[in-house]
Amino acid sequence: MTRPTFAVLNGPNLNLLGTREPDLYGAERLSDIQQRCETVAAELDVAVEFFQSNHEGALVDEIQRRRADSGIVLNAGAYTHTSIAIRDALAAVQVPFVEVHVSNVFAREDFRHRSYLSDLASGVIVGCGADGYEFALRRLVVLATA
Ligand code: CA2
Repeated sequence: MTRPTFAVLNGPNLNLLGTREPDLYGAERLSDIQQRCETVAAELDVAVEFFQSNHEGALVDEIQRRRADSGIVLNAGAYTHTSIAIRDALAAVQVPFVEVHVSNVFAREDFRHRSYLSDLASGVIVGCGADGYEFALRRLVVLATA
């Protein structure tokens, strides 16, 4: 039997993680987060695939490509607060997803308090730094195997 596959999708500027603004976003790079998720996936005997883009349409395309996956960990970055297109793609594919934010968006500017995605999400994890990705992946595996 093929192992269930989970996607970890990252939006704009998250390719810069660990290179600037460590007080806000921590010291870990996206490649470190990928490695951590791969370790968790191996432990739980599932497959994990990574994707990052700075472009809204590319993220929509990737979400559509993920329609047969068992779950999506999604940090849509600033598109979280603006993108009806990403919301519509998530609603269309109906794959369970957990929304992740490295920083505590509720301790930041008001415009970061609104998410176009949260009410569709299975869960939302904010302000836990890079750990949030690991928590989200573990949660999605639990949901997929329940
Ligand atoms: O806290 C998060 O994970 C965010 O999704 C990050 C987005 C921000 O627009 C959201 O409101 C919250 C920004 C990502 C920017 O990432 C950088 C990382 C290092 C240096 C500069 C930007």
